[in-house]
Amino acid sequence: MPVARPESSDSRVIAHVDMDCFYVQVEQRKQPHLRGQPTAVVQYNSWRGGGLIAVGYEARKDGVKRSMRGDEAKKVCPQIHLITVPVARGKADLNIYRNAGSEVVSILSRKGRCERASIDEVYLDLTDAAEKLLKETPPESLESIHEEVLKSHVLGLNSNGDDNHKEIVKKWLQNKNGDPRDKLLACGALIVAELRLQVLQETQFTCSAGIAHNKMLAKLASGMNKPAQQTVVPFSSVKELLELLPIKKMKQLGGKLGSSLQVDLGVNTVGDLLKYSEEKLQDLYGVNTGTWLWNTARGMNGEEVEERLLPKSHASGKTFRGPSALKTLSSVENWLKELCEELSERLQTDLETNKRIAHTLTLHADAYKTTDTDSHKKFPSKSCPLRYGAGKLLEDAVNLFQCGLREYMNPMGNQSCGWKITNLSVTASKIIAIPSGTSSITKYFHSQDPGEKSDLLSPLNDSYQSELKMEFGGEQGTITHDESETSFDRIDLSSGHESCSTSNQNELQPKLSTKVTNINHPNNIRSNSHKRKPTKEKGKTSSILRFLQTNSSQRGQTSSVMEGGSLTKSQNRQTTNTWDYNLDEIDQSVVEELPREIREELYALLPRKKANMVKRGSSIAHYFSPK
Ligand code: DCP
Repeated sequence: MPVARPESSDSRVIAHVDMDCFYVQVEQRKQPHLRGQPTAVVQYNSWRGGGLIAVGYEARKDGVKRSMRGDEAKKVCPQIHLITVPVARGKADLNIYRNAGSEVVSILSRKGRCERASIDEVYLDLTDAAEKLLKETPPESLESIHEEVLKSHVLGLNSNGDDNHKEIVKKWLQNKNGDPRDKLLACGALIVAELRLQVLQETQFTCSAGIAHNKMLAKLASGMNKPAQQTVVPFSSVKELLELLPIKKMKQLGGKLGSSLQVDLGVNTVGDLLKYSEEKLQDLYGVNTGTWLWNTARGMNGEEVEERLLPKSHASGKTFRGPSALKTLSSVENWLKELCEELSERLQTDLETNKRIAHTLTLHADAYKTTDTDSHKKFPSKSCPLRYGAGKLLEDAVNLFQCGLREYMNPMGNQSCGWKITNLSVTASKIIAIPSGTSSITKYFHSQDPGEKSDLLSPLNDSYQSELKMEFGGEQGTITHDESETSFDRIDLSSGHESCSTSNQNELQPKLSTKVTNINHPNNIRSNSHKRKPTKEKGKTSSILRFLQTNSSQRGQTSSVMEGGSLTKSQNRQTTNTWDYNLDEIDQSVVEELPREIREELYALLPRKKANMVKRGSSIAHYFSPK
């Protein structure tokens, strides 16, 4: 459901930049002889020439559409070049497109806050840059203005197709007496045109853009004039724009909410919503959505451009249409292996290149039952804390799948009917940067909740269930820790993913219940620590936990002891640091489960001991789990 955010200011300058027929452009750069030729990119599939996923503008002129299969496109446009998406591990390999998207982002982020919204689109907050330009070199002071700016479409100017289009736009850009907000948008248009030219020069890609006072309007505008053009939405043109905009075209209104507005209220355009008071909309759709609708009808949207140059999540998925649908657990496992290997590679690259770590693994599937009475039932998405390494990802993904399957097949009911999987994906989300620097070990294990240290050492354990709030890059999730033999922590994510809940555990196979507790995830470490008896357990687990809870100043004390060759030290409880664990005994494989940066730091602390590590357990969880 949409969330209403107050409009922070109506004089922000926000741009939405969207690449034109992106995959086609990437392929055309690779094979320049395809430039100017009708071209489309198909996802390989032997059925009717594969599905088109990107269509170049030359082919669009001939009537080729994304909804077509390759064979159909050839009929409509016999000279079309169909390029197949690269394949790796039996599925589409999108790395070439992702990397091309990153090239563009690095250019677009030069002028202001930049949010990578998808593989080929970004939002920019250019308010500061526009204000600076307006102050230092306002458009009216410019003797000449670049063609690319003059080609802009300014909504409300009614100059499209006019021979004097550029003259009219120039006048608008240089209007000394114009609305101050328009002057800022004019500066935004100059900046965006310059950025688009830089993208073209440096990557050979064209893009289109919308420039407005908020994200919603900028996004609407970027698609209005494609390819290689930009559209400006002055404040005064918003009402007219929304009056005629079909309700389903508005972001977040393409689905059920938009249908309800059409069917239940007879609302056909966004402007039609103006008839309803905020109270009425709140009555009908709840306070948040009601306010959001009321704002949307007026073109108001307070959503901020988030600083994010890297993707918010990594997903690896595959569709299995028709006879290729998966029917057995072993075929699902085989595919999950491929998907997890790909995901693991991407996570590793992200970790090494960007020092980011993902926290949540989610499994999504589409399924249907072979003899079905409730075919509408969706396969539930399941999540758990994410463990690094392809093998562990696979283990957890398989467990999540089994957990989802049990629920999907209705554990209370008839198990005899079969199932088929038509889509399978694994997603790594809640990605946050690992703090760097000498205290990174401590920060790594504490990054979610700086105020938690004292809790960990206090007898919180009395509580059988504790709820901890975590913040990940602005999003919130709640983890419920249960004292029972829990296999999965239940995570209620704002993304709406369902997750494996502890209540399912009795239904799960024993395999599941042992595996998922062994998760080397900070949250699990924390969760486990809650279950410790505070005074009696003096084993390895408690002390390594304390090591990881030690803050940087306290680490200063411990390191002197480490330099002396022994890592055994006791301190009184008031200082919350106790070194009663001999790191010599850490199993090498345990250390290897840590992210590389943390691992290297540990090695640096123990240069002479590394070779002597004694095998004690199979998993880092051995040290971090309560028993
Ligand atoms: N894409 C895909 N599957 C889809 C839709 C899109 O794989 N069902 C890929 C191919 C596109 C890229 O994502 O090139 C970006 O999608 P867009 O919707 O932005 O479309 P294009 O960039 O291809 O064209 P346009 O110029 O209309 O934005």
